Amino acid sequence: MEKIVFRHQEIETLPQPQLKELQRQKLQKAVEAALKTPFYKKRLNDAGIRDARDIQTEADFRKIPYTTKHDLREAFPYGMLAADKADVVRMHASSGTTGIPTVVYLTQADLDKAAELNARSCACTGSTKNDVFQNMMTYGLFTGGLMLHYGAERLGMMVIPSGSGNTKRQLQLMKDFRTTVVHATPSYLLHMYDVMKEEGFRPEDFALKKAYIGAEPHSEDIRKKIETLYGIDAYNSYGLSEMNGPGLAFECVCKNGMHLWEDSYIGEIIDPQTLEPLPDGERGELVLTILERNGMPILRYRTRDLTRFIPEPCPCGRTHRRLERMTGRSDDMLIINGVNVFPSQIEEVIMKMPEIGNNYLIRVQKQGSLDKLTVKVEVTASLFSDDSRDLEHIRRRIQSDLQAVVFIRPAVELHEPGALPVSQGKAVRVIDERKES
Ligand code: DLL
Repeated sequence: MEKIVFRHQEIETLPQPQLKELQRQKLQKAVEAALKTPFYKKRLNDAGIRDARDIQTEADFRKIPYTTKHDLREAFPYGMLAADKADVVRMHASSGTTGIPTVVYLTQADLDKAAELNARSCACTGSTKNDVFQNMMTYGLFTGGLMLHYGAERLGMMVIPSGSGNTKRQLQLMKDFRTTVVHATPSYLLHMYDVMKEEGFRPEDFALKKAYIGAEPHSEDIRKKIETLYGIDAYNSYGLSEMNGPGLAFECVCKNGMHLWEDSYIGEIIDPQTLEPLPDGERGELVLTILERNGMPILRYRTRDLTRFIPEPCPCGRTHRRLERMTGRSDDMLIINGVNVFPSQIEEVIMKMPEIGNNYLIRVQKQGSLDKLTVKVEVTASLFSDDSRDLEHIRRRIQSDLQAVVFIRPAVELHEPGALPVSQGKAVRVIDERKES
């Protein structure tokens, strides 16, 4: 095990009662900021909350209604902006359940805070300014690239902002600059290993020690596989765009659950059916409140991710509670090579096309280490008897329309009417054949 290093020992080891008090104080400010937004003003007033001082106890906190992805979409684009627009220095976005993205806004202070939490996350895995950090996550609207980039720089690591893809170049960069830490989705690292072998790289070409893996669900077996293949330590990192992406919950050198940074977030576990909070240790849906984001506060956000708090204290000495590896989601969101895709987005695109019949099927498979998305659609009978060039033309149009909405290019198959299976009861629209191995 790596040496235990703190970035800010006092905060990281603050006893739980003091952490709770700190959260209470910061929550008042978050509610105050939220009340400045049209969305929360109405939402909180409707729940009888008119002033931040109304929220004193845990029972008061629980009166705050949950916020959902649907709410963020309804408030698009600026309904949840709490700061003066002139003070916003950054936005990030991720796909929503329909074509409308969910957007977050950060002021300079918010960005500094997020960078600091990312620096803390890197430090708690034992990384230091002597490390060379290659960031293989996508840069852009996605939080995965830029947020950890800022944190790694803040810690003083040398950052190689390689971004995602172009695997041969990634390997060459890793070799030339003696990269010690990489940040990527687990599926990408497995894919990269195959390319590494194909291209004839040898283990001694690299100086890799660690990988930060996240943005998509993966099992303990996948972590172990990555560790064994590369001979490194792999650390799980969890986050979501709505909560600033990575730097929210990160594994320490003990590699047994991710510390949720409780000086900046309030985490709750609820029963996704009854919506009642569950006691520590029970598995349910994670609900998060971000305590320090002036640009855009979000209170009691339903992440849809299923997990639990590990009640036992962590041997590293940090008091911030650990979240267990995510075991699934309480909605139907698919994560395909790290990209979030809702079946409803796909349905919306294909149902707009008059040439397409009523039946369609979404299939997700593993192709090598990566995920493959195939959308099968039935087209109208007349089309099938027409020129096959028309069919190809439609197939490509469906493909590019889908890509514009879900950000990845699916394979599209056209089928004759009646060719796709029809289920007796609830339609089965998604077949996810990915197996964890
Ligand atoms: O995936 C942020 C991120 C980037 C996290 C880089 C870690 C590393 P979104 O695109 O908004 O943000 O997707 C968030 O991805 O609600 C989970 O369902 C899933 N997810 C993220 N990290 C993990 C993980 C980023 N470590 C959604 N394990 C979340 C399982 C994860 N699922």
